[in-house]
Amino acid sequence: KTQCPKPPQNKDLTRILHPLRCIWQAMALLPILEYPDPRLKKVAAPVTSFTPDLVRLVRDMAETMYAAPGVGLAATQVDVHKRVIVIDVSETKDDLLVLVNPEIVAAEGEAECEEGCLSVPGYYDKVTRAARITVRARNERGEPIERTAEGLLAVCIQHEMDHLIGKMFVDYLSPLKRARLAARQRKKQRLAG
Ligand code: K1U
Ligand code: ZN
Repeated sequence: KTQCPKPPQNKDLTRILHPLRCIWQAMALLPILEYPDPRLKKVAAPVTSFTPDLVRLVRDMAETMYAAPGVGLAATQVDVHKRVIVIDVSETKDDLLVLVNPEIVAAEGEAECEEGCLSVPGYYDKVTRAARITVRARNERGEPIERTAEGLLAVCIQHEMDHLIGKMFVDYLSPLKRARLAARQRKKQRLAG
């Protein structure tokens, strides 16, 4: 059975650790779009050139993911519609995986895992996905990557790749659950003014 992530428990520790990363580089935290923002439905375009701007985007996305805290982030969630993903499912938060133009070239089995999403804060639900996948991509310098993954990494890669085609994990839920979630989000936005 897939090892599911625990919801964030120690936000303070993350706030203490992450300023240390910023001593040697200016940090830019990017605003994360929240469901049901229509921009989350946009389909991202492939990256065609590997430029310093791309390296900066990847760095800012990683900082945003670590600060949230999250285990993944797709460019779509920060309103950049390019096929770029960052993921770090390690306990120590020092194993960043950057996937530019990712494609799943093999998938097998099925596994159910409780998922969360930084664009749907505080909501977790179970989704069934492929248990084991192989992904091909490039890193931010254009170097080829091939990874076979299972467990949380496989779930996270599939979740982030869905964002790049405008799909969210809540799209896998029943219409009743989605209607309840939409009502919750509307109430939240009303209260936020
Ligand atoms: O795409 C996103 O919004 C990031 C999302 C990734 C994800 C998590 C769990 C299953 C599938 C995909 C998150 O990181 S939500 C936050 C979260 O689950 C988490 C945060 C810190 C520690 C452990 C989990
Ligand atoms: Zn998400």
